[in-house]
Amino acid sequence: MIRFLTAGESHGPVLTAVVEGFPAGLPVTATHIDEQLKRRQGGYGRGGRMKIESDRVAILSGIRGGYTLGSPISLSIENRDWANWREIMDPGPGALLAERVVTRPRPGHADLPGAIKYSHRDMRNVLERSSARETAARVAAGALARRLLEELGVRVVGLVTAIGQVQSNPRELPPEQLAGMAAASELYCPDSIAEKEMIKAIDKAREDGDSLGGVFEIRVYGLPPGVGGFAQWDRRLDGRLAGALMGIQAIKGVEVGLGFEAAAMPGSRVHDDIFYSGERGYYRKDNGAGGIEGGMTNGETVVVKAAMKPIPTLYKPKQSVDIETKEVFVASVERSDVCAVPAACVVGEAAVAWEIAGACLEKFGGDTLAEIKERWSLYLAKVRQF
Ligand code: EPS
Repeated sequence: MIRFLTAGESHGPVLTAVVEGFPAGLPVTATHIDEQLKRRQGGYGRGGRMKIESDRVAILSGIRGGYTLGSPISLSIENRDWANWREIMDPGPGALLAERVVTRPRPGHADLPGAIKYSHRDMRNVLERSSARETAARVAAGALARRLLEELGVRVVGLVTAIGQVQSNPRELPPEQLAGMAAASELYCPDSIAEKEMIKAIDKAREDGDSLGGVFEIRVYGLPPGVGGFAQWDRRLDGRLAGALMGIQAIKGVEVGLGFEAAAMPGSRVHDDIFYSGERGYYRKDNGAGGIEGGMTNGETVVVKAAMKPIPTLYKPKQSVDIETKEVFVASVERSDVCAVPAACVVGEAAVAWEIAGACLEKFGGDTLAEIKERWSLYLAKVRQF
């Protein structure tokens, strides 16, 4: 079993992740993690904060000489903006708590329910942690999972497929090609025609003081059948993936394979026929199931989609009520992203990589990467002969 926790405020000194349960012997360096952190910071539509931050990981434990030790791995990412918030965020009694107090909750944000829950009169005490800045730590933990999957030949690719009303249908291409095309796009969208329209839509939202959501798709290539489980609700891989994706700030819906579309189609069109050839073993020509049947991988590419709502910090705000004066207000904000769907896509990749790595370790687990690889190869040979 692998697990991780993150800690840290958006304008505090650092974000931290503590990762536990990883096998020993996994080759990983700060560069692997930094690559993913950089991708998360990218994407057309980000705001002023990303000009301040330049996320880099410091590995504080659990990795030595470029290999995991089997002991807990602690990762830390500096918040450069902290320099501007030092006195306000200070943990000591001298903190300037009367400055930058937030009493005006943003509709759609954690501000108001979080303040009521913890009895905070200053909603900064909520927004500092509910902020999507936290996802940097999740991406760092996910980078370790991605590294483990790479060692097994499993590839996780994320694509942005919709921004606001603009949709694209990603083509069926080999994963390397698809990942390359997504990487070359400012929106991580491998469809250059749709990308242009998406950029226009983001520019328009920015001019209007508005924000935009969208959809991203995560594909996982190279998994054998039988990862996950059908025998208990919490072993079902689709449930685990949906939970992990819904756990990302602003994600409002998840689909596996055909997803909601399947509800409107007859069964004869939804379910994928099963074929067999000596060379490929069992396979499907369609993938309506999104690579998951009965809570387990079926050997096809795992395909999950997530819908992100538009960011609730708007230059053109909704109506809200000041919690001190109880007066209605319509105020504007100082700084915000217009669209963070590409960033959320990278976080989604991390979340999916994490769950898949966890399920793989449950099936093929061992204390060292060598043991896991041995079990993985034996199982793959068995699957081919089944
Ligand atoms: C966020 C608000 C913005 C974003 C932030 C998430 O930060 P700030 O309030 O400092 O301008 O930039 O995202 C990040 C800092 C990040 O690294 O992704 C929010 O309210 O969720």
